[in-house]
Amino acid sequence: MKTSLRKELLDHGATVVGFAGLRGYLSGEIAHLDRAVSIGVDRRLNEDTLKLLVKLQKRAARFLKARGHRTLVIPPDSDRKKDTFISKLYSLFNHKMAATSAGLGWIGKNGLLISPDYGPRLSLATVLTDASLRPDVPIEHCLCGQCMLCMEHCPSKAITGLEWSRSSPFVELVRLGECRSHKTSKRQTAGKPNCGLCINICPYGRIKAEGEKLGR
Ligand code: B12
Ligand code: SF4
Ligand code: SF4
Repeated sequence: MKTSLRKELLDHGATVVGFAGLRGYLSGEIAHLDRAVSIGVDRRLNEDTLKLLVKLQKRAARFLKARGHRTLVIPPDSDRKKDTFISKLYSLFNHKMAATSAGLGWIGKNGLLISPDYGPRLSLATVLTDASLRPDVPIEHCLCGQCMLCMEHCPSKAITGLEWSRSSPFVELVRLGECRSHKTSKRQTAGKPNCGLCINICPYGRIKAEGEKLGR
């Protein structure tokens, strides 16, 4: 089932797809849905990207439901679903947790999921399910090494330089207040303040993007 679901999503625009086991990490209301399909697309988070992610989520949910499984789709823009059931869950459930647990990458010093191939440029969405999909191998530690580029270039000095690990996942990587207030002074993308310098500067994302530009 994993192979055909992965293929279906990759065929319809996903860049990466992984499967996570989240037993013990979910709140009571959703604890029975302890497997996750983590979907990443190599695109900036804008309206078109959100539409693509939602389409991919619906496709995954249809696939699993047709085989008798329950699903819960966590929207990629959960912060905009104010006062809904989902908006109350997003602090308990976040896409990066599913992505590291599915082995798609680690959390970098910039607080974002870093994929070895696509760097921090993946936009993420998740479908939770009770289907017994065998989890992929999680990534346990930050693999940024000595690099500090995002910290050095962040215009609001929001990045602390601390390192993420699965056993200590909530250390303060980014001072969110500083990041947020810098972003409100920037051009908006469809109603959302924007910056994203910590995405552009990361060597992991750039190696792939520059290779593609050069036709490698
Ligand atoms: C609120 C929000 C913001 C807020 C606050 C960010 C925050 N980290 O809380 C603000 C407005 C500041 C923001 C900014 C940005 N955001 Co934002 N944001 C969200 C949103 C809606 C919720 C995040 C949240 O509150 N999570 C709760 C906290 C507790 O978790 P977290 O910090 O996100 O992640 C921690 C856990 O995942 C944990 N973890 C990781 N693996 C594991 C495994 C286990 C077992 C456990 C227990 C924990 C764990 O480690 C992480 C770091 O501490 C998510 C969508 C979502 N639902 O996930 C997007 C999201 C995180 N944002 C995203 C993006 C792209 C951005 C910006 C780049 C936007 C921009 N262009 O400026 C900036 C980047 C700033 C930065 N360097 O972090 C992407 C990240 C993609 C990626 N590759 O990582 C997301 C996932 C949206 C998406 N659908 O793709 N964002
Ligand atoms: S989005 Fe901009 S302000 Fe926020 S952490 Fe990244 S570089 Fe810093
Ligand atoms: S710029 Fe360097 S330190 Fe920052 S997330 Fe990327 S690899 Fe890690």
